[in-house]
Amino acid sequence: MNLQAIADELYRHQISATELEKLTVRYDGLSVDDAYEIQQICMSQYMNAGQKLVGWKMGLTSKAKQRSVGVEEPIFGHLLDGMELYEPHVSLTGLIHPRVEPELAFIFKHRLEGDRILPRDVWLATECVVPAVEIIDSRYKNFSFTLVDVVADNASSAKFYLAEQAYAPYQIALDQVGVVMRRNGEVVQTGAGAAVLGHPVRSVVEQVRMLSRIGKAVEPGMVVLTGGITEAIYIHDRDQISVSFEGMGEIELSVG
Ligand code: 0L1
Ligand code: MG
Repeated sequence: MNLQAIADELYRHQISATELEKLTVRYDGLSVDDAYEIQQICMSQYMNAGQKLVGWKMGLTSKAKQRSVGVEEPIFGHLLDGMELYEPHVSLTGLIHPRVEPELAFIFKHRLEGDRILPRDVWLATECVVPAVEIIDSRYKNFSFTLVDVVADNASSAKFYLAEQAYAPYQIALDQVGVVMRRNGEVVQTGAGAAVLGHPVRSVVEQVRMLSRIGKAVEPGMVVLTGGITEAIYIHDRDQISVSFEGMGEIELSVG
């Protein structure tokens, strides 16, 4: 299988924000390892064009999200500097059918690597924890994919925003942080940090373990998005999305 050619095709759709048919209906026998290789090739193309790797994202870390897309295991993707929103405003230009989800982000002061990582290693390496929102946008028609498709498409990543206030990692029981997401004032999703693999720290553990399989690590200064605390909701022009994180403030995101 020519993974480079498949990645070239997917990359063209990513940069032009145009939909494509699932890879798995056209390329028989693509494996999950092939999909991570395609993801890596696509991201290298962004980096060759000047973008910088700033972290990693875990996806499908909650049962609700796994059920909603019919995929039963967590996945990961790359975070590039071009994905980060400097203001809590997202333009729909360059997006196909975006959705937003609330997350908790970890920011690191020390390197984390290897497959024998424990939560305590994560706490020792963490500088702070920050409320975040991720805007996901599958490049596949109808936001429909298999595990292999979504891994190749960098776990649907598009944009992310980190709140301005950071928190000491030990101060707050992250599994107990209640989250309420509103669209134009109406409550549309609620959840708690425990939705993320029981505790968001476990998502970082899993991230580091998955990275170790491909010889990569979480580097100092990097961000890890731990995964959606609720299901993602579609966003539309002029929507006002507000997400309150109990004890950790609020993100007000405007769309348009
Ligand atoms: O961040 C996520 O959980 C997204 C993972 C990919 C699945 C999706 O696009 O919903
Ligand atoms: Mg996410």
